[in-house]
Amino acid sequence: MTNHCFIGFKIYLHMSNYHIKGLEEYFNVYRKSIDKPEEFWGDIAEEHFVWRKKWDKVLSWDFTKPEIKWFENAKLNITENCIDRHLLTKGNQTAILFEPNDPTEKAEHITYHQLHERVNRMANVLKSQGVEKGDRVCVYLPMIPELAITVLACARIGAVHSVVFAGFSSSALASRIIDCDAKVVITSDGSYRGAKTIDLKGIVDEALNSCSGVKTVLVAKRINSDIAMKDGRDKWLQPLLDDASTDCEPEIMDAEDPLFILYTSGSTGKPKGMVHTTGGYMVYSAYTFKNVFQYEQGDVYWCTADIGWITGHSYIVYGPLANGATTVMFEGVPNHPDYSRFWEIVEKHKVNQFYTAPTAIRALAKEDLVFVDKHDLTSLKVLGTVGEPINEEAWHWYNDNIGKKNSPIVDTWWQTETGGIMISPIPFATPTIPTFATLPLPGIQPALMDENANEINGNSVEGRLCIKYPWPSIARTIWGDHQRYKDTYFSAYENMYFTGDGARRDAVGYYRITGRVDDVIIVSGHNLGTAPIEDAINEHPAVAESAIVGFPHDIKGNALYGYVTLKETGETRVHDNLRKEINQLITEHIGPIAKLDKIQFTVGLPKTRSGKIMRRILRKVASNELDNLGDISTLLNPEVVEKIIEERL
Ligand code: 6R9
Repeated sequence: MTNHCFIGFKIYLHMSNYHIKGLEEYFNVYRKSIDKPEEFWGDIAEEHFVWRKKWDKVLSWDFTKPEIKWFENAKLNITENCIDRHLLTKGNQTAILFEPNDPTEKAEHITYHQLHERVNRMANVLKSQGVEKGDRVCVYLPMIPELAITVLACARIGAVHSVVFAGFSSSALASRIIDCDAKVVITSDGSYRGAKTIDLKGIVDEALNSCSGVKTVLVAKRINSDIAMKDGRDKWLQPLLDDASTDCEPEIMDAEDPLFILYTSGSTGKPKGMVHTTGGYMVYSAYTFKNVFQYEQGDVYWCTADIGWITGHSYIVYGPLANGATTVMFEGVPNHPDYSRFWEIVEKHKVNQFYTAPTAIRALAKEDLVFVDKHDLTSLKVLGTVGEPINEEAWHWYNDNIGKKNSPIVDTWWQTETGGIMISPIPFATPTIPTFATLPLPGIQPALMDENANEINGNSVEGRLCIKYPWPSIARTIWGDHQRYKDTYFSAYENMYFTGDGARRDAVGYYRITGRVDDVIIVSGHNLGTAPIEDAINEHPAVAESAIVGFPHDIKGNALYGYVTLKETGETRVHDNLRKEINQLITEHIGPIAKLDKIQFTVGLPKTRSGKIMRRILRKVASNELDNLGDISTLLNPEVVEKIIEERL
């Protein structure tokens, strides 16, 4: 091992283990990653990244505490890896290619040089507002360049970014700001979404009524709307950026310093602020980006996710930029101005790798094929999906019509908590099978567990999916609640990280994810916990109790079905009005993505003797699987089941 990566910026010297080509190489690399994980990740970290100081130890871990440290005592700044080191060789290459909502507005090519300047300016603006290393900055922005730039600017100065998806409501935003105690919020005057505009600043204003800790709101201009600015608190971003210097020394961070917090729904209670740290997250997001998308120098890569989700963090911003890639950022939606928008963009920018969600594929597959066929998609080399299981029909539509049976589809399974892709084919190496995420990536050791918490060995088996060894980008804790981190992920099975998903391992060892085994429902690729939705419904003065379950939906994958019992208040309003009011409450508390498709009013909810709602039964009724309800004899109130079936929607 040479010391080249600790002095100045190097060009990749040697590609062993980093870029896997072919199935045999995958098996060899995988074997090494399992036999000698520290050597494996240590070599990759040393050869392909810039560190200010080398680690003392690659890994120390204890899943019982749980405590996980990668690259202990190493020093670095992730933005040096994502930006500075590319300046010499790729300064004029496009780093971020911004495609606006309106197709007649010009796309913006931001080179690595320009990105460097803009990130530094933003970093200096944050500093001028008193943001220091370790402070939390809440980012509530639409998919405009300022979003990626702000994320990187935080990382530049060691501030911890907490991006909140700009489709969340004011109360969801407020609870996230309060939970991480952010002092600064960055937002815009509004956002474009297809033909609509959204008043983001109004949502922030409302949220801040309950967050006294926020002293500064920086506002980017996007839609030129006439908004109220609160004296002393709100500041327009542009004049501050204009005055800021384009130089900003990167803050030197410890490998285990937090890089960001990202909230994800839990099955109970408030959202969990997953904390990702710097060194391991960088190494793993970059390594998996390179391999899962087989990114080659000069390719144009496009992930359609929003940076408000983990997919956008790891595979729009950090993974691609750490590899010196060109990454597309799309502001709009797939059906504006019409259903050909995605394919028009692929043709226009000659996109080589395209990564989207099954729900988008299903929505587009419903439309006429002319929307696809009028565009030249021959630039595509690799297609990806993420967020939920992809059904066979959607897989074939994607493969036949978008990939023309010529681009491998990577069905990538992973989570906010895992930081990077865990199980996925490697294109041109792993033979794909529809609906199978296939094989674990190097360093990932999956295990399937049975009901008695024993590991199920061998193939052609099904169980609960755990991971038995740490990988570099595993979340280190839940912000402010380490006990919850332990209880949620490390308590169900000894010495294992529990994913909350079920999976099958087929005869050749391929994994197929079967879905959540807890009370999280995935709607259009968004994780929704049942508890916060039920809490919102229960705020309605007429509602006594509620239970939410998922049921299959053609486009969304799952939709939400709510069972609601009303208080005996002599409520006389018609049910349709109540339904509207309930969905309005959900929109206010969580956001429109959590609205219920069906609301059934019922006399009672089936309960166990200990008072637990039997969701299993409600799920079956909602999915119309009435012949196999299972044992209901242990219920406290079996008679309500019949009533619920009779009155189902
Ligand atoms: C990256 C992301 C995580 C949950 C996960 C699982 C589901 C994601 C999947 C998939 C089947 C895939 N999921 N990818 N299920 N096949 N390829 O989506 O993170 O938002 O935290 O969701 O999504 O249930 O546990 P996150």
